[in-house]
Amino acid sequence: MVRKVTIGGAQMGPIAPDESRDSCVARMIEMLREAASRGCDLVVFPELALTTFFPRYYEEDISRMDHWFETAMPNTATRPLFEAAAAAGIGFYLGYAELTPEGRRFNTSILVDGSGQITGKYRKIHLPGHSEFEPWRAFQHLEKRYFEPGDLGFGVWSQHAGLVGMAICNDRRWPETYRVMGLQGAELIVLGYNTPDTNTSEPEPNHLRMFHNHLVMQANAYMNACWVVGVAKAGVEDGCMLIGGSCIIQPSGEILARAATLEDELIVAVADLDACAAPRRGTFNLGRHRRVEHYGRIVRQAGIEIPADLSAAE
Ligand code: ING
Repeated sequence: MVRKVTIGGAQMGPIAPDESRDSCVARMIEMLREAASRGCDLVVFPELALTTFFPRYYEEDISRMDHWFETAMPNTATRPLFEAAAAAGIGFYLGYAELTPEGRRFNTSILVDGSGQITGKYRKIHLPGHSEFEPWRAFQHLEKRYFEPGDLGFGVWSQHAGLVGMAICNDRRWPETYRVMGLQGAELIVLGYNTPDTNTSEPEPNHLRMFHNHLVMQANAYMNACWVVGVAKAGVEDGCMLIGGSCIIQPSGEILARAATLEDELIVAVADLDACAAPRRGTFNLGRHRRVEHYGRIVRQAGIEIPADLSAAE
């Protein structure tokens, strides 16, 4: 059986701080309609696709940020999106801020199938930025303040006749993200991102933002012989420029489709999931080539530990 999935990357332009969820959902439904007309089976929306990137704002009392979070999914604002997708028989990935009944806060994504059922949930594990107000920064990046690290691990789900994994934004910069899903057979990894175009930690040549964005997704698609789809929230949000560059990457590591604008823009490519098979028989036959007896540090250590005999020699 041929396993080809027509994938739509639904990049979104800026979401203003005062833009309603209804407006965001209407924009997403518009792209869903275009996706249906272009034969898409699956549409990938960005990270935190229902609101502006609110971790750029500092709030002493984080409960005053609750209005940026969803307490149910689907809910009144998002149900029209679920219904439009189900009517078109299109599955989708959606990123949003999750506030659980127990009061826990996560940067979350869901995978929804063509009948509008949620098949999978992921909570962002790698949270970048900082947790306290840092006045020297042009703008804040307070994901460590407003979200907990995800507690669901990196999972894969069966959808569109393949194995689909999810990640969110900063996760894409860490090889462990892809490898843990690759070791579960993930053939397609989908993720959304909000990436400011300036590094507020230290001066960095601006072109590196886009270079690193594609480098990490291309390299890890290749190293795990899987498709990777990265979809941006882009453009100037409340004075902060977010990079675009949404893309659909094949297991060879080559970019098959890429966004050209910083606006709402649908990119489309046909993903042959069986393209993962050849590299998995050869170069990236993980079981045949990996030597896990030498990889212990990767799970024992979070940070760098210089071997005692070397640090003594310093
Ligand atoms: N944003 C950025 C990202 O990882 C970042 C934060 C940018 C970290 C550049 C390091 C370098 O793309 C989110 N939301 O994770």
